[in-house]
Amino acid sequence: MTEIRPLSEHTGVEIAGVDVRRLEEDGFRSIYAAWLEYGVAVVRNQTLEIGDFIAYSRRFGHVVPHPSRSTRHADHPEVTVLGVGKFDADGTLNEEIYRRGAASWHTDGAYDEVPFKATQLYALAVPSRGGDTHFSSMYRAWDALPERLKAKIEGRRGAFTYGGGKRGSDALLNPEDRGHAPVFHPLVRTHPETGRQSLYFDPGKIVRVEGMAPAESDALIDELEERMVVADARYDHRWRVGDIVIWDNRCMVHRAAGDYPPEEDRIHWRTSIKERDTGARVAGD
Ligand SMILES: O=C(O)CCC(=O)C(=O)O
Ligand SMILES: [Fe+2]
Repeated sequence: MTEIRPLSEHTGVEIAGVDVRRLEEDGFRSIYAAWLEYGVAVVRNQTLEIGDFIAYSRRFGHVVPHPSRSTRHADHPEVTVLGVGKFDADGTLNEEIYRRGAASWHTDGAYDEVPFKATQLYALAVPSRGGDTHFSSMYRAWDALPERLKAKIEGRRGAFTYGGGKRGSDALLNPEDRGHAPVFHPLVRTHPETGRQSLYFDPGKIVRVEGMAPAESDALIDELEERMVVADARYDHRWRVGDIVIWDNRCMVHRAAGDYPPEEDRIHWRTSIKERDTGARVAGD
């Protein structure tokens, strides 16, 4: 029997009693609906081969390779492997791998014209302590902003690049993949499926707010960073081997805690998922 249980008031839902390898359309629809409502869906106790994980990820949209080529799975480039290759040849800890996703709260793919709709992780190895993933709802962040700030950002766009924000880094990209021009996204966005408004912001990728003088833009970025995480909007995921967790990058932010014993393994497969139809629309189409 499928059981669906919210993990906090606004963020996170847990699904138990399913095997995603054998999930009928109805069962998937109820997981998808719960995921849309709570932004993060946790499915426990799965035993997957890599092909199963890719097939399940495809039910959410279009699975695409991540721009960090060096961390792609050798045989399945659409899968990124997290937590492998943590030590360099001389035995020093590679912080970029160990602390991947931990530098700041973020939304995946904001450097892209069409950011990732979702990111999905499957836990293969989990440390004895630490290594959680933190989530927070940007619907709640938007709702909680003071009217003064709402008025300031409504209708404005941010310029985003990979690693371009002051908390960002592009060290996981190959040199030839660095230095792309910024892309622009509205700072307040309406979710294409729920119709709800949310803040869209990422302090590791935002370079500036369009149409503002540098000092004003910097001050606004600082203020949004302070306000993007609202206490009642959070869910911290404590991993178990066999967990699948998917989050909605259109309305959630996340970060890795980056605090587990480095000598222990913490390994995930990760897929990056786009909306199925990313084609440009013709007016009236
Ligand atoms: O490892 C984690 O907990 C999250 C890493 C991350 O930010 C990502 O995979 O997008
Ligand atoms: Fe991330």
